[in-house]
Amino acid sequence: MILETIHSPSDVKALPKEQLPQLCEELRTFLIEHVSATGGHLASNLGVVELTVAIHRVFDTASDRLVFDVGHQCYVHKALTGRQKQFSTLRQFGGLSGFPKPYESIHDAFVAGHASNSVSVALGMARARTLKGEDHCVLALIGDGALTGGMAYEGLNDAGASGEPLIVIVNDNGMSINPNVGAVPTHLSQLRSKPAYYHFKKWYRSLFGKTPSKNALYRFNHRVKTSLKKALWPGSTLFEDMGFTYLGPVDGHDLQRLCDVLGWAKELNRPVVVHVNTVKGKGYAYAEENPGKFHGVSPFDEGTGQAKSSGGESFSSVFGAELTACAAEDRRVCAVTAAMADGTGLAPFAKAYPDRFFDVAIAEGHGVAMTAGLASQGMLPVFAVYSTFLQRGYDQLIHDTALGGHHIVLGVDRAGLVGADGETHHGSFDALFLSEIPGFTVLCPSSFAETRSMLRQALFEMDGPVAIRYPRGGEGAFTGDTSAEPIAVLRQGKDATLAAYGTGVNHLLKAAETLAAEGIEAEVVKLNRISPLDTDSVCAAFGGRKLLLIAEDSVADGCVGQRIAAILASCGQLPQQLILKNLGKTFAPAGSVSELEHCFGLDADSIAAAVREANNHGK
Ligand SMILES: Cc1ncc(C[n+]2csc(CCOP(=O)(O)OP(=O)(O)O)c2C)c(N)n1
Repeated sequence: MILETIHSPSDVKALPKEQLPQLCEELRTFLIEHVSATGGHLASNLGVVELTVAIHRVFDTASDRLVFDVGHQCYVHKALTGRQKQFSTLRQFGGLSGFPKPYESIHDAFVAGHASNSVSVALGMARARTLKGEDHCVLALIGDGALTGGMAYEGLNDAGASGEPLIVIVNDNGMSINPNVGAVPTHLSQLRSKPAYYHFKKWYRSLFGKTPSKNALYRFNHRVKTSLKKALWPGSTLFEDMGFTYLGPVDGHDLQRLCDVLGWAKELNRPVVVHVNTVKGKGYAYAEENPGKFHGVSPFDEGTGQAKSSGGESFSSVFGAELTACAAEDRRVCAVTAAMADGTGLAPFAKAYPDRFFDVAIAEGHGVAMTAGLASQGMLPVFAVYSTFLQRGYDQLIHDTALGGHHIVLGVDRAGLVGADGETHHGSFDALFLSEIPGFTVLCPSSFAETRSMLRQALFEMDGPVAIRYPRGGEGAFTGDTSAEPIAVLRQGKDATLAAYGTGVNHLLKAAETLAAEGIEAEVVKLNRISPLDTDSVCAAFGGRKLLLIAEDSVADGCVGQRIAAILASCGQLPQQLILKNLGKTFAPAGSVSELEHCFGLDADSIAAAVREANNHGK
């Protein structure tokens, strides 16, 4: 096994060329073996095996800076940078992260998880290198999907004009999670159909030789070459128009070509785009056939490609199905996604009503503004978006939506803790940042039934912007529907009041059972609407209690518990004892949701223990 002998990138560099194909084959087997056991991002990693090996042949990531866009395609890089042994802990609590993490290795230059920022980050690093008089390369590795996000163009615009030596590798596989959409993929596919410019460059070099960079002769030579190229390749690429030298398209599975082109890009010493064509899922038939399904997977059977446990109904699928039903009843209903049609449960809507379904690509800011535009013209648009990615659209929520009072509905999916994707993906902020926007209504269903009712209320009975936030996965023990009231009492009790929203109420109900067996009668209150919170209802529900505990999987400062406490304080009705359980002032790590809930004291046992202790203390 060659892979077992690779402990660091210098081992990759030292391998004889003839052994590289075998290394790539072993890497693919390694990926399939591990990801089928732990779950994770498979297809994207299978696609970048040769590209990652080539990067490590040409560059030194201990000193050169390699910035991953999104970062889900970093597994091969991790396997080549001394982390093979940790792959059995991939994405688990305390284990190897599924995304680049500088605290894990000096080879991970920057945190990643959200799309389209890599060029900006890389340019900042390149500028710092110049200012500090250092000498190393900076690379951004960005997919064609991430290249649909607006920030990528802000970065390219700035980087192309800057002249800073910087290499942007565009990994073009024609896929986002689902097939890529919009004008940029069309442009890339047109480039794919042209003969490769680097062949011309190779020919030119063979005629004129390799001239040292930075001197006058080189610059003259470079101008001649550019003019020749323009004459031979009429039309230009988007990247050249933005000031980059464009090299490509290169077959991303031809290791030698990749090494050659990356080597040339390094020599050019200016902003360069290397356009690489890869096949998402390469080398594993099931993933090649269905790269969308194998983008992010739960544990699966390697032999059949089938998931080990069936997904079942989820908040996302229920939301998508109900929205499709609403669209049948009202022709104004539209659905919007930012490249997450499957994840947000909108695929059935897209199939049933393609003319009212809009995939705006990985562009959440644009998605919010476009949704507000639809609403301003009397449509009933619903933007289903993961909580963590909605962070990208914050200004548009305020400026383009709430200020005009536009009636948009947000399906805020993956609200709260999400599990294995970790820090970059938890929805720990939306309950706060949506609640603080004037005019926003924020609803929190705890069951599938409430998800359906709240969607209908939001669409057909409410005005202004409305967010419905629901977690990843399915419902718990509570399956009722209390959506008619903003605050619902699920259980009576005189000794303590426990409050939560969303599926957090399941832990409260269980804790109340445990406490009841010990003679402590706990009331359980469910917040169906966390914004606006009106003073009268809050005081009626929570005023002057003996012991009030409010639990939520959101960060602390400005959380619902703090807002309720502030209202109670202003009315002089604070409880005798107040316990706020939340995520504190930290970024929750990766782990199963139940492990994390336990860690933050949000599970039933921890809540029962907190009440028990406070109750004893209060006696
Ligand atoms: C801002 C943001 N929105 C959505 C996502 C979810 N997401 C993760 S990967 C991905 C597709 C990326 O496609 P591409 O960049 O082409 O990489 P590939 O997986 O095809 O290699 C999406 C939409 C994200 N990570 N960040």
